[in-house]
Amino acid sequence: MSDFITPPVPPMTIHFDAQAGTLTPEGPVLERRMSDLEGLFADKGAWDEAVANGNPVVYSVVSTPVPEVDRELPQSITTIEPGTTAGEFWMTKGHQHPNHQGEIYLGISGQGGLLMFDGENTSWVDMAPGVIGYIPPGWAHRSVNVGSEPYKFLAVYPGGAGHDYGWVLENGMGQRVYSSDAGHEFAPFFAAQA
Ligand code: PAN
Ligand code: ZN
Repeated sequence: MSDFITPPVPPMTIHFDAQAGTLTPEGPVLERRMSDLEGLFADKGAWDEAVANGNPVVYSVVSTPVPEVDRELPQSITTIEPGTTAGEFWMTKGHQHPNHQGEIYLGISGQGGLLMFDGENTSWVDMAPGVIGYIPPGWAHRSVNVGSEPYKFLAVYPGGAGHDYGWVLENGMGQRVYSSDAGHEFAPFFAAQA
C-alpha cells in the first residue's frame, strides 16, 4: 500500500436505511439555502424574494465518513425539498467533475430527475425509487425535485472527481425544468434575469 498518497480508510459497514433515507455512520452534512443558489434560477427577482422571505433550505447532503480523496469511493444522500421559484422546480446547483469521472445515482424516495449536459447535448433521467441514473464522464449534472414530497437519492462517486460549480454558472445546463399541468416541462436554458 506504499503508493497511496493518503492511506485508505479501513473497511467498514455502512447501514443504508432506504425508508428513513439515512446512512450510518454519518460523515459531513451540507445544507444549501436559497441564498447559496445565486445566479441559478431564471427569475432573479423571485430568487431575491425567496432569500428575503425566510431563505429556505433547498437541499441537504449527508455523507458517510469515506473521504473525498483520490481512489476512495465516497457516498452521500441528497434530499431536495419540494418547491418552485417562479415556476422553476427546486434543484441542486449542479457541477462538472473537472477530472471527468463517472458517477451513479440511486433514487430512494420522491420523484425527481437527473439533468445532464455535456456542453452541447442535454439528457434527462426520470428518477424514482429503485432507478439508477448513470452519469458518464464529461457530463455536468443537476438534480431536480419534480414532485410534491422531498426527493432523495444516493450518490456514489470517485473521491478524486472534484466539483466544478463555475462550469455550470458559465455554461448553464442546456435546459430548465418548470412545473406544468402535466407535471413538469422543459424550457431552453437562458441565463438568470433580474
Ligand atoms: C452529488 C451532489 C449533490 C449536491 O453528491 O454533490 O447531489 O449537488 P451539488 O454538488 O451540485 O450542489 C454529486 O453529484 N457528487 O459528485
Ligand atoms: Zn457529481
